[in-house]
Amino acid sequence: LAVEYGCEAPFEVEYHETLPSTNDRARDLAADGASDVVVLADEQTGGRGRLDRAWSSPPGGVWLSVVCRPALAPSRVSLLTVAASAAACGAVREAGVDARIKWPNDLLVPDPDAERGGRKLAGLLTEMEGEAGRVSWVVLGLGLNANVPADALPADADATSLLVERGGDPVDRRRLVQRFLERFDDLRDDPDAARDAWRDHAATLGQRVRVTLPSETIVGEAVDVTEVGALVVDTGTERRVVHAGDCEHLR
Ligand code: BT5
Repeated sequence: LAVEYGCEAPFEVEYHETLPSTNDRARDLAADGASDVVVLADEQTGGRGRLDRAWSSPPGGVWLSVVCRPALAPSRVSLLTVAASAAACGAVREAGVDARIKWPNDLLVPDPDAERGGRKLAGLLTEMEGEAGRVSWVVLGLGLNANVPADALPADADATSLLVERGGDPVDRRRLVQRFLERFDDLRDDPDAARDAWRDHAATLGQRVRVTLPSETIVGEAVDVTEVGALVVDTGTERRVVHAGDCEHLR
């Protein structure tokens, strides 16, 4: 394995040129007891989004998964998603691209011409295993279209990449990953700081949203995110706290 990415945060990095899915490799490592390991690939052949959606992962992107063993109750694991999305957004902004977080798991670059008001730059996929009210491991997958040229982005997804947003100037992926991991390491043990960073970068707060849950649809204004990363939606008659679901920004 070539280790292409050095890293000052306390993570060991395992690099692959190509893998079916870094989350799958990370899950195997987690099941074998690994912790604070990062699996990185230049290309994925079977990248996954949420709900078994496909995640397009051509060469040039940052496709990575972090294995953690946090001392958290399962109901608080979404704290890590909050920390990771804030960390990813911060690292992207350092690279000069004005990204925002769309609850729960996307980074968007605002674009009034795009159907959803922005183009998707990155997504997060959090998976976990736990027993008897305790988390045994969490795998946080980050897919970030870094140096992906426009013609390699999925055509049907209103997507963008750092390469496109930077007018063709490639980003230093090694530095991007390093800064993401350093920020994530700072935020993962500090829920207040993670929530503040999340709020600073949020596209969703103040928006009219439609959140689709398996059993119902909630429409209202997104007014806050709770300490564990749940979205608070004011429907006009009540405040609903939503822990997971698909969120659309309405105009
Ligand atoms: C996500 O799912 O946004 C989570 C994506 C997580 C990917 C990472 S890569 C490293 C790790 N290993 C994996 O196998 N996965 C993780 P979701 O919210 O379900 O969004 C999926 C939808 O985004 C798809 O249905 C497409 O419409 C769109 N999409 C697919 N590939 C994309 C891309 N590269 N850029 C932007 N949008 C994309």
